[in-house]
Amino acid sequence: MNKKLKNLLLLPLLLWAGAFMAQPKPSAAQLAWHDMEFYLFMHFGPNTFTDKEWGLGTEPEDIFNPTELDCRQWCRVARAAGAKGIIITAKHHDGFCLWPSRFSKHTVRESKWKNGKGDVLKELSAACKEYGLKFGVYISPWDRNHPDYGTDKYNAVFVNMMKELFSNYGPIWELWWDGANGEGPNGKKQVYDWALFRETVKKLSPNTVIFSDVGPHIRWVGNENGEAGETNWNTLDTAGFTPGAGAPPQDTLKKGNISGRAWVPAECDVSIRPGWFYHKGEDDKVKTPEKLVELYLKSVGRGSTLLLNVPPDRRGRIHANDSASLVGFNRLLAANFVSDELINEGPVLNNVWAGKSGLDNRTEFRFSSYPDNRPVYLQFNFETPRLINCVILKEVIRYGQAVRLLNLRIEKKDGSVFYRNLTTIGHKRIITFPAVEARTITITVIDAAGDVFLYRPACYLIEGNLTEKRN
Ligand code: FUL
Repeated sequence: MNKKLKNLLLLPLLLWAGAFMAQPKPSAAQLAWHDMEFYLFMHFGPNTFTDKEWGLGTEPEDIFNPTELDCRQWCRVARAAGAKGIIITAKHHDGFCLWPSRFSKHTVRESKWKNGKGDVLKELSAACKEYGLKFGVYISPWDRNHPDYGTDKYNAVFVNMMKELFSNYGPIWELWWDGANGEGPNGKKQVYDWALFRETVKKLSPNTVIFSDVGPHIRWVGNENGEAGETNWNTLDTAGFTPGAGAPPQDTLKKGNISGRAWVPAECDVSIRPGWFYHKGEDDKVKTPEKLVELYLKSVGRGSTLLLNVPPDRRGRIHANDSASLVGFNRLLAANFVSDELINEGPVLNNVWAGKSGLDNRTEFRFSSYPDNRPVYLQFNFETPRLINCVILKEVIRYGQAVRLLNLRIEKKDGSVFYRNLTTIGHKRIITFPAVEARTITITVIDAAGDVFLYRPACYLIEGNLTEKRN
């Protein structure tokens, strides 16, 4: 073959390889974060005692006075729910600090709780260690109390507060920056120095994953209903955007950007009750275990994570209704996702490579027909048909996210066919459908950003009322 022709033929391959190499991939900290899947949020502070959602910042400190604070009980509830960590509102928009910060005069120290000697972060970080849970912190940049808010000085105050958090309560696994930005006590809005904030955390704790509307490590999903997009890219274009008013449109946050430049996966934050803070009037409005499974399918089941808010009450304990619902939720998951029907089936492969992963000994499959664009598939044949209504697919995301279009085809016992086209897979995709007696399951990659790496799929028969309702 002449050299020119050879080069010409090689060019598309090189371009493709280049594009694949340049694909964003998660950092080790982000990979570990994806595997956390489900963890709790706890909104706690003056609002718990005033029945508000957004405090004004003028509440007297004495208002904060939990009668039986027990962070170990929070952790026991989290464990019983199957959650892997807890993120606490160390400071909400009202500016009240749940730790005795040296950079504020509006803290637990100024309250009569434990004669000003209490420290919620100290108790919770210790309890999380004891119970093997990750500890995360929400700290609102918006501060309706701090006298420096709205001036340049406040950026340094915020940095100093974060320094206290990392030095006294670490390791902090996830740090949560709320995007809300309103006026402070002097009527001015703050111009946040986001770059300084990011640099500070990077220096203090390089393994902490930072959440904000636009990352840098985790993005908001664009809604507070616990729902990721059915198309959910872990990649996002963040150039020119900031958290808060400068964030991309909510629909973009829900779906991410195909071929986005940075790995900034979505996290679904939602409350078990209508409000974020505890309100007695909502004791009978706690989401049911079944509703929580629905949220799990719409978040974790769409490649995102579920950050479920469970607000402690005025005693400083999780209310019995919330804890009963969480236990029920965990039971439903455990009872429904136990026996993988595919476990003993050998796959038929077409242009798919099968291999053993070094990680967890799970089998990985590599689809690599590109660039000649022949469809490739992975097929499982059941000797005796099995009744199923749920298939779980997972990309091996340490190589990036590649699937753009995939077809799931199930040939039924009666010869008819059920199929579903899916766009993204990512960390985990749980697909539910009305039960079918499956004879053959075929997974075909139709379009991808490069080589596709999938873990061995799994399939289940779950309780019919838990399957996703589709219009
Ligand atoms: C929002 C806040 O304004 C809410 O109060 C709550 O903390 C929620 C998680 O984020 O931006």
